[in-house]
Amino acid sequence: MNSKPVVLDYPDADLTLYPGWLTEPLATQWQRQIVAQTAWQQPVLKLFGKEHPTPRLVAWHGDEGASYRYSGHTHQPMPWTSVLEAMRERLQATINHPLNSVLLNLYRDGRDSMGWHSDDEPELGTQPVIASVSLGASRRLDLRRKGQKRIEHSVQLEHGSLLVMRGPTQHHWQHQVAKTQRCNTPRLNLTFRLINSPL
Ligand SMILES: O=C(O)CCC(=O)C(=O)O
Ligand SMILES: [Mn+2]
Repeated sequence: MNSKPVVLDYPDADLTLYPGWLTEPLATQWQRQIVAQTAWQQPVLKLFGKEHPTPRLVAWHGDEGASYRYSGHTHQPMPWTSVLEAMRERLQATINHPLNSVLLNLYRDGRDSMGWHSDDEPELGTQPVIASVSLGASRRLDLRRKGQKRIEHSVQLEHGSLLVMRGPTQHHWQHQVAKTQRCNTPRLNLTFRLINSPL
């Protein structure tokens, strides 16, 4: 690891940022390999009869049986690739916590985004540990309290960084990655999770 973890001291949250979790060369190599090896999908969400393509590309990998519900569907994970498995092992050693699945998000440029949400699906349990690895373009993660509109905190997620969210964070806070005009290169984000009770 390049640099020391930074505890982000926000109330009702438990957030730790590891800025240089991966060295630059390894982060670049893993980004290239994962982007090339992934069967990317762009699910279409139907809302009030209108179809909305997800504004980014996604994929879901994990242990067999670690199925996950999002966007109204149950998704079966793709198997671990050697790079994803290597990243999972390194993460488990860093955070001392098991992880059995990973959601991959590819933001092709600043027009891709992720709307406000919490990672609070029932299968993640009440105090989920979410280990979020960022590769490629730096993007800003915003945080607001549930039920509020005002952004209270923003964290810049740089190439090779790791953000660990645990404890009450998902219960009290939402996060987003907003669109931006200041980014024209891709960013790959991987959120590793532990699915407690496979459906
Ligand atoms: O891209 C990010 O940094 C956030 C991803 C995220 O919130 C998620 O996968 O649930
Ligand atoms: Mn999330």
